[in-house]
Amino acid sequence: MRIAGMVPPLLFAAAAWAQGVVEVQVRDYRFEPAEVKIRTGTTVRWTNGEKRVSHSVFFSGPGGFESERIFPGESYQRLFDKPGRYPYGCGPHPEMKGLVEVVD
Ligand SMILES: [Cu+2]
Repeated sequence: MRIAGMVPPLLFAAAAWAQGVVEVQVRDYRFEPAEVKIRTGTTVRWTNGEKRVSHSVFFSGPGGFESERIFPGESYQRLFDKPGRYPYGCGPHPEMKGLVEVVD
């Protein structure tokens, strides 16, 4: 969601409230949706919907890090407080790719 131009204060408050949490499902060795576009201050939560496979969320590059293993039924979440493009993968399964795009 992109808000441009003059925005009445009440609408702005509603938009800020709506930032909240964006859900990404992990199943069949894929991130769904693979790409999310969020506003600064939004949390992304990855939930493992597999029956038996564990995954991680792995950000490479400067300041990169890898989450703990996320086992079936578990989730991992991260708050994005700076605009930018954050490509990520899964540590044990390099073929899994995702992108978090953070905009002001
Ligand atoms: Cu994986």
